[in-house]
Amino acid sequence: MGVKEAEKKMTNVHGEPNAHVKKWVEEMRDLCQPDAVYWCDGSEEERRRLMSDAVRAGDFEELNQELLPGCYLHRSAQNDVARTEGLTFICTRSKSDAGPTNNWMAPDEAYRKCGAIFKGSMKGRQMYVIPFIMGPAGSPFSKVGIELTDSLYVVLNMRMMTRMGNVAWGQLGDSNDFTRCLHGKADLNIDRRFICHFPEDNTIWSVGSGYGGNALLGKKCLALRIAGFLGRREGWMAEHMLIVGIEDPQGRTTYITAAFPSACGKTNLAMLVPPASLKGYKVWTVGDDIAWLRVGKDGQLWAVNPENGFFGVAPGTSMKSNPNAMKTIQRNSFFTNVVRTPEGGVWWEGMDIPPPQEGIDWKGKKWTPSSGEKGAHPNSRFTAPASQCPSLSPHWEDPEGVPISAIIFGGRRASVVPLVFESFDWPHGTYVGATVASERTAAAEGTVGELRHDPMAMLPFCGYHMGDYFEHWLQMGKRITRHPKIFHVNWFRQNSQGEFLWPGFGENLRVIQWILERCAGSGKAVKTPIGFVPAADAITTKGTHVSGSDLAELLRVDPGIWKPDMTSRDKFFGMFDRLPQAIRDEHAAQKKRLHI
Ligand code: GTP
Ligand code: SPV
Ligand code: MN
Repeated sequence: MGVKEAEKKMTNVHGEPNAHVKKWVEEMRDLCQPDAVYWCDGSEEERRRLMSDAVRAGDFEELNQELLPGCYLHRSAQNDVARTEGLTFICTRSKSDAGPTNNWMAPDEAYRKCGAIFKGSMKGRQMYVIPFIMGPAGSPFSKVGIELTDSLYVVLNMRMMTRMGNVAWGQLGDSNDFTRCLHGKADLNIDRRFICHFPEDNTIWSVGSGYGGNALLGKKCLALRIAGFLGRREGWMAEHMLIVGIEDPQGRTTYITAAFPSACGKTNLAMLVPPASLKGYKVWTVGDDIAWLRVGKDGQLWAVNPENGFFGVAPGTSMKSNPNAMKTIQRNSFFTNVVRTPEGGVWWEGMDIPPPQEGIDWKGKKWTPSSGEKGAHPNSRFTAPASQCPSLSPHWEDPEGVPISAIIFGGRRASVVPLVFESFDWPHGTYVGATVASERTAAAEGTVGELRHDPMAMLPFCGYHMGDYFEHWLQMGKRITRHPKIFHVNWFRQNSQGEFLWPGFGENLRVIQWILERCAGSGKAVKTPIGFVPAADAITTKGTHVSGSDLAELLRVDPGIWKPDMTSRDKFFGMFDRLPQAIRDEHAAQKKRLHI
């Protein structure tokens, strides 16, 4: 059955939430005590009505409807601008199941603590019931969630980021199999903020934040932390990965996924525009943040994007760096914490057009370019429907997903890590993923620039013990018979002046080209202790400003400078009580190859 047929079939039987849903909503209503409960249907009429309610309530400001039709601006509370990892908990019955990289709280205690904050917190407010599907409607791999919230910002964002409304009742039927997502702003007090996951109950309780990944519970909370937990049990994977198809000049499309930590280039790679010098290539966006991966009947890995929109980093997004994103956000989009221009447009640092003489900054204050402060918050974001993306793949909603030929890991590393390398095989590739380290960005609270381990870009998003997660990767590798090759990239290596050595963005296709060649069995490579790197002439730099010596530096693997990294890995792995032996073996073998 095709997606469209399935949708039709389901919307014909929609209309009524089932008894499990009704019972749970009543319980949560009794706890939060809203003045009224509103059930979202996902219709266009409803969107218009809620949008004007949100403008009236001050959740959104209308932007210039001629410049940016259907676009609105939101300013978050100033203490609520990014995910708060320190306040994010995995609440498994046994502490050891959350593992050494997650905060843990006992389920009883978490329900009690959050319950005390939720209690009566919606008095004077409405509670919105948001039924939604993660994944294409009608796909057997999709999951249903229901989010209860007192935030219209959340309702309207969830409408864009998920398949929201009556369509979800059809997918759910009489089943009790849905993720119970309770969200409340309460008083937005950081001391009364908790993002709690109860994977054993298929439940999420988030209170005290209205921002992105803390509040749009279908995204990181469901589609990564809860889905990851379910995926391990059910034999599939939920990953912090973009999905993209690369069509070569012969018309063959190869699909790849890539896991980079937050604000490290997934949206950009997913929407890449080939440089003029690489004629005949086309890039097809399937997803920019999350991939659900399964082993197909053919023994390959197949990927689905569970989302319906993009919640992308605004700063640095320009017609030069990411024209497809810029075209996607010209209409029906939300902007959170950016500058409002006097014409009712938007601006942010790195937009590559001159700033307005005077604007309103993300804090809602008068701002001028000479004020010495950033006008947009470094983690300001846009929300836009995937359907508006000019490079959207015709296969992006295929219920079975797309077949994956390569998996790429990456991070922000000023030194040490080369532009690209290929792992030796799946277990070594798993080790390469497990040892991703990256400089911190503004996407989460913390010190920007500080190097931290972020295995598979999943450190903040793994809903269970990270050691078990590595084991799950290894087990999946045993079930796959046609393995994707696993690579690592680093667009962020710098020279001694602190400048990026690699031009990045569209030019990254040059690296992807080598990756595709390697997948096809060609592509010249040199074996090094960390993996295969491109031979000196295997990556074309014609048409760029990259000199021969820059390229040599970008590809250099110097065993001497790898020592601090390997020592840091010793320490990181030392935290793990459940580290798979295969990962220990890979680590020991790599140290031996590096003579460390
Ligand atoms: P999340 O949505 O937080 O998961 O982030 P993401 O991985 O999708 O990050 P995104 O693509 O939005 O990029 C974040 C920042 O990195 C932006 O400011 C980009 O301009 C910058 N960036 C992306 N790709 C490159 C690149 O190839 N080179 C350089 N130098 N910067 C890049
Ligand atoms: C990230 O931080 O990786 C994001 C944004 O994609 S958020 O949805 O806020 O987590
Ligand atoms: Mn992300």
